[in-house]
Amino acid sequence: MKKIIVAALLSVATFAGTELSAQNTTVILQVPGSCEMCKKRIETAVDVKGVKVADYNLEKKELELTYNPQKVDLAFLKQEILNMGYDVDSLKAPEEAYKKLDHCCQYNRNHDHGSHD
Ligand SMILES: [Cu+2]
Repeated sequence: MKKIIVAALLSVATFAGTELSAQNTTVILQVPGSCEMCKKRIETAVDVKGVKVADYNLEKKELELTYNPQKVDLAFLKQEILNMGYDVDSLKAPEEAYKKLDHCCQYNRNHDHGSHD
């Protein structure tokens, strides 16, 4: 009797596993965080329905995202990060959101140079 239950559980797990890999997409996004707080903020920003894994690598400044494209749109996820004040790939976060970041988290922005006497 026990064996049958184990076999049944195993087949369910296998089925769920294949279903997961068939539906999910993994992308790497460039996000300029500077500390543990940034990491937490960035990961929290994309902690929404349809996202399976959000892992920010502080050294590489990369966010690894595994999500289900049928449940959530990548453009939406990028927007969530932008709203938090962080640039994503070549997209720039709104100035207002950026300014709300803690001072230590205000990473250097590329378009900030110039007009300094
Ligand atoms: Cu920070």
